[in-house]
Amino acid sequence: MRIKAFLFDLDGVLTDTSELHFLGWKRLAEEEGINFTREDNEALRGVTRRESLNLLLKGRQVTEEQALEMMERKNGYYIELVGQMTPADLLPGALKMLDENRRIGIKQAIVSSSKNAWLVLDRLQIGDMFDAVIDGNAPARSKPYPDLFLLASKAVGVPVKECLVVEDAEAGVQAAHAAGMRALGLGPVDRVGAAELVYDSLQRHTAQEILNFFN
Ligand code: B16
Ligand code: MG
Repeated sequence: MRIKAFLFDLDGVLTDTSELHFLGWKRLAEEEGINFTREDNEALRGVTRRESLNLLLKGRQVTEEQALEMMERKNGYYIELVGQMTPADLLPGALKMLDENRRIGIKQAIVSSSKNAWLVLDRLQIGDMFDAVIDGNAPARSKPYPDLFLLASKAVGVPVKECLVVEDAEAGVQAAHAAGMRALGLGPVDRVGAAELVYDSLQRHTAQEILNFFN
């Protein structure tokens, strides 16, 4: 089946907000007297806010009210940092590929677990380049469930077999496969090695080259 749509994850694929998520979680952890390292943060890649908090708490019991307050506090710190982002925070090769897809008539969507996806897209000034934006506000199960990708396939009007997922997280690649889609993984093989094709990043690669591989 020929690929007719690219479904891009946002954090870690088009921009690197994971450092900003890390700084937000780290500040919360310090306030709560919890040790939280950059290495710990790797496990949070692509997972939801709630699951991230659970991982950060490392088994510490909190009430639902405390959990909600902590997530809100971290999100406030994160949003503060996102406010300083500019189009210069697009990852190398990202804008070029988005432009190329538009030029050659490939549909493209954002499929992100983040509830802040629109905020980030606005800061990067790329919101108008997509045929659909499916984010963490969608009434759907998060990755590794296929739900968000299935919603995106419907939204762009391209059957699942003709959608290619671009992901930096293991859970994202699993979600793509669960949806019946093929995936391009960005990052180390021990993280995204289950994808049909793996690159370090989008830099120095073209959409046409990716299409030639899959079609
Ligand atoms: P928020 P993606 C994910 O975005 C991030 O990778 C992950 O670190 C974050 O916890 C999640 O979004 C939720 O983000 O707190 O902003 O709703 O990689 O799926 O684009
Ligand atoms: Mg990601």
